[in-house]
Amino acid sequence: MRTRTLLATLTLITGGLLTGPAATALPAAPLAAPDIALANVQAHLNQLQTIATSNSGNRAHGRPGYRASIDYVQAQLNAAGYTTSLQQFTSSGATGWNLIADWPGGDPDSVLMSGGHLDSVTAGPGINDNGSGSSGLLEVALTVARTNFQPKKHLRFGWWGAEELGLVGSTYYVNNLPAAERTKIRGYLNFDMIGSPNPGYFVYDSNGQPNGSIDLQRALEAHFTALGIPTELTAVGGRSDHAAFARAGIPTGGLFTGAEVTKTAAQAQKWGGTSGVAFDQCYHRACDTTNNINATALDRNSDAIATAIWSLADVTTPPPGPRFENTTDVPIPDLSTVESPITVTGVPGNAPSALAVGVDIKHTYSGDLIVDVIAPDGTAYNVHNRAGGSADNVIGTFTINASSEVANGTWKLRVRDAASADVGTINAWSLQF
Ligand code: DPN
Ligand code: ZN
Ligand code: CA
Repeated sequence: MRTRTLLATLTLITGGLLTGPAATALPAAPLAAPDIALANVQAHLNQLQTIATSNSGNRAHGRPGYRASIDYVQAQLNAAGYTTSLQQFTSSGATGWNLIADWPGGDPDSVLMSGGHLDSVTAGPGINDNGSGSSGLLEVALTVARTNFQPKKHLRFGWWGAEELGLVGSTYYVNNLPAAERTKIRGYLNFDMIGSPNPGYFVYDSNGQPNGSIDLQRALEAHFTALGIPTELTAVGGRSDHAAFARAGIPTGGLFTGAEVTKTAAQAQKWGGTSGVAFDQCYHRACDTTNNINATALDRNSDAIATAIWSLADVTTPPPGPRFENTTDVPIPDLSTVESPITVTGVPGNAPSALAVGVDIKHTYSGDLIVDVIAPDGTAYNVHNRAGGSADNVIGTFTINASSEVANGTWKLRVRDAASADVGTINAWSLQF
């Protein structure tokens, strides 16, 4: 991407919410989330550190420290009343496991899933990456049990193996889910690194990745908003375990306190910590120990996980309707208008008031682009209007109120490139009814 003067910065028009309460805008969910005890999260981290220390200093896939980590988390969940199972897979010639834990109750057809990876790299004990997400999530799950939370949705938790080898465990889980089970998962929340020593407060950007969810993003922001702590959106893309869920059409979101990237002066100003230094200097190193954790960040993120789960789980989310997609590449020449069609059939009546439009446009300057969804009768719904400046690409899920449109017929994604020099391609787009 090149830099040049920002022409115009317009807010993305994303329309209404898909479902559920906007934690920032609507009254709190019926049952507020309980505080997650930081000391308990730290106790889990100490256990994972002890496991690494007594197993050659790591908890990596294929090493005894990984299996011991799984055993620790599973025993805690079993004692609390969870139904747990291990899913075995092979990667790089070694056996790995995912740990899946179901909290009995809730609508079995409407599942809220949360997860994080439990494996470390071989170089170190992986306490921030990702003992932190694993431990925060474990303590939230144990708090669900302790308070006997009985939400409308069914709660499921996953601890993934072999993430560090390329998202192997989570991909195995999603790929082996029958299609009927996949559509029951209404959302997936991912927690990979939530206690970075020089922390940032990042929430996965719903417009930064395919199947990002504005509902999940807002639910994860809610606790920080309540504390008056600014968050930033981050496009995690394919760097963690939500990616397989997103690819399967499941709405995703997550939290992150930063890895190898350097904290800017502006970020240090609003979050404290040290500018010019990585969020986690010990990322993927032997020094990623219990000394490599910022307790305040761990505390805030653990509470934010609980806040999101409590609000998202206690509302019903209707099942997704049919999804239509056009994956044919359409080049976007400079200073031109192009269209990509999707023919919708078999959907009775009108489109929903929250029609989810998945957009995947590769372009070297998103500020050049005007993107509209054209209904079969020719009505245009704008989803992107030259926002983003020199940032690459327009990738995300946009929600439009299409309730006055007949669903069946030919819809189009119309993309206009309105400035010279940069070009791109419509990679794919979709309509989720
Ligand atoms: N996927 C993480 C790791 O395990 O190395 C790092 C990471 C997490 C990077 C989240 C970006 C966002
Ligand atoms: Zn990680
Ligand atoms: Ca251009």
